[in-house]
Amino acid sequence: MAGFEVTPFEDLPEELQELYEDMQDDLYEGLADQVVEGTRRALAMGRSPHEILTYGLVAGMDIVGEDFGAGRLFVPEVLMAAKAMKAAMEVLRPLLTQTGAPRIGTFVIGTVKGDIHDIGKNLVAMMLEGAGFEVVDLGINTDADTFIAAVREHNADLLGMSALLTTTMPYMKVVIDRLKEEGLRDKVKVLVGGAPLSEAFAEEIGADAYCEDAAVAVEVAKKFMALKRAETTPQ
Ligand code: B1M
Repeated sequence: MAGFEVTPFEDLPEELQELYEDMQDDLYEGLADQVVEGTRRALAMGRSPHEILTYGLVAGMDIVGEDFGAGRLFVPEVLMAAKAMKAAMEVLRPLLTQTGAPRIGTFVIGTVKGDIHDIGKNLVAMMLEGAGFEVVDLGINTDADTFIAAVREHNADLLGMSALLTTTMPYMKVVIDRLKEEGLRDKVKVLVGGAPLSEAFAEEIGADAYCEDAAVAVEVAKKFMALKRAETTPQ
């Protein structure tokens, strides 16, 4: 995961490589108990949550995604894999969200209307919390009204939107246009992410930043808060 140092896979001890490969296989098979067990074992071996996510979970889900796209796996199997991944993420949650840092800003996040993919969005939310953000998670299938109301209610500094489908990513522009209509666009920085997005798409819809992964989202969010503090601190 960009921004977080993890040892290159080939430099890991063989025992650990095998453990991560077993976790990927178990995730593929949707074996939640085994994936959770693998996560606990890696933690007990002193491995970082970011390494476990990268090699045990996200790498496993990438294989699921490839085979889903190629028609070798179907929705029920992918759902099982997603459940297994979520169960393991719950084990990592306390480690990813714990922070000694004071709250540095409020971040409203959600998966856009029509889209129910939430694993990546949940990961982003956990890591933002760990970095000291107050996170308001609106969940999946979030419409523009809900985003707007949450930005107002929580006086958000940042708004994050996730989309995993080429059919739902255009909805991000609908939300950004509504922010403009409601006079909120200058008050909040808009960060977008999700597998089918790109830097060019983010620019085209008028977002402030495209975040390739959760680590980038944290880096960018911190950078925007530092700029905001610099602008509002009297000289
Ligand atoms: Co779906 N699905 N899915 N799916 N699914 C994809 C996205 C797909 C690429 C699979 C494929 O064909 N290879 C494909 C989309 C094709 C396209 O549009 N181009 C697809 C499809 C077609 C569908 C359905 C239409 C299938 C159907 O019903 N026939 C359907 C749509 C449902 C809907 O949303 N309306 C559907 C359903 C599902 C499940 C419900 C079975 C399940 C979701 C379960 C859940 O999320 N609770 C599912 C899954 C699991 C996937 C894949 C396999 C994995 C997604 C995932 O969790 N990845 C996915 C294949 C793939 O992406 N390669 C696929 C792991 C996660 C950690 O990564 O979400 O990319 P990701 O998040 C990253 C970054 O993208 C970024 O940071 C994250 C962490 O580093 N990021 C952000 C994400 N959001 C961010 C927000 C930010 C910042 C960064 O805000 C600031």
